[in-house]
Amino acid sequence: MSAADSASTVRIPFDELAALLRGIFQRHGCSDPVAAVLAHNCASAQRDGAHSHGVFRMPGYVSTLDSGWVDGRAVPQVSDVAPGYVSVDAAGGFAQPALAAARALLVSKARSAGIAALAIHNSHHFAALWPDVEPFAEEGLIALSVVNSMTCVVPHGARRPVFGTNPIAFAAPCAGEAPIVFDMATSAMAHGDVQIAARAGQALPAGVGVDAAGEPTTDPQAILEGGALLPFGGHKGSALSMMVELLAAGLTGGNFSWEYDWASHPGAKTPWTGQLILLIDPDKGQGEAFAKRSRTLLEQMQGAGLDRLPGERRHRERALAQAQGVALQATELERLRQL
Ligand code: NDP
Ligand code: PYC
Repeated sequence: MSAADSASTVRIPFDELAALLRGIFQRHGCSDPVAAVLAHNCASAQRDGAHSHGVFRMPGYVSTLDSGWVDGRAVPQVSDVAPGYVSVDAAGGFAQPALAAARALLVSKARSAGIAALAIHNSHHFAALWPDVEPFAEEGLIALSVVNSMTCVVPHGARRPVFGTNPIAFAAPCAGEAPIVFDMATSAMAHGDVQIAARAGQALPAGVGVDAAGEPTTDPQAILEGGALLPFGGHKGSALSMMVELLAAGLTGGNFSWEYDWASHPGAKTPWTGQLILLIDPDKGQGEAFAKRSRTLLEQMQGAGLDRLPGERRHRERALAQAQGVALQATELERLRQL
């Protein structure tokens, strides 16, 4: 049993969890293709122990769908803009079905031109970002994605929030290993983790956020109720978050993180923004050599004493879930069945 296991933890097969989630999405207004994509994404996050974006998110998805803020039946409109550029209007639906609709065209462009961009706008992204990039690296491509969210992060040196928690995810093939993947919010903490800490009554580390008066606080509730998060790493994280706004919203035509008004949709939780995905085909550069070079870098880092690579914890959790089932709290499973 892992440390996560306790008397109140249950384990269920991945397919059973995905089917349960798919049914919930359908019941709350999603078309079957949308429900399937979102359920797979959310079940994968739970399987990999990415708890801030696993089943914890389901009540938020449901209240958002029920509020009419997002269109669960949206049909994404894909535009073939240029030899290395695809654009998708997600039509007010979720970003993941928009990626699914454009995926084949994007990959064929990356394979022929060596590089290709996918710009998604008019989209809602409420999930972990690594599921959007990891599969590309499993196919031998390098993938980078950014998505902006909703305003709750104060730019370094500013007095009020402008940015979202704006994650960056990267995936690269690695010879003889799973792809090298990282996925991180550019805020000091993901908003989901602040909510989880508030629910558990746990204080946060210093430097994560400020209260409604702009004073530093370690109280997650104070951040959620009128306060705000800070970027990680001061001016450096702030610059990366600014870049995410520029690429995910400025470039794609999506909303910046502050450009929303959900006042007439009580229960809405999902950011209505944009997303950029960049693919590079390493075969156009050094071919097989890239994956070997990845491996060389990885070995050098391990030789220097590194004992944990980004993505390693997820893969450990995944292996355990594949052997024993996906872990979730019995109370969470009960809540899902009620949804
Ligand atoms: P973490 O800080 O938990 O992890 C960031 C990355 O660092 C992960 O790849 C993680 O790998 C790796 N990592 C963590 N600890 C270590 C360590 N000690 N040594 C080496 N690598 C390490 O992620 P965040 O809290 O910043 O983000 C959580 C999730 O929230 C992400 O999936 C993100 O996409 C999502 N998010 C989504 C938003 C949206 O708008 N859709 C907005 C903001 C966040 P590992 O996974 O293996 O632990
Ligand atoms: O955890 O910061 C977050 C987040 C925002 C939108 C989806 N997840």
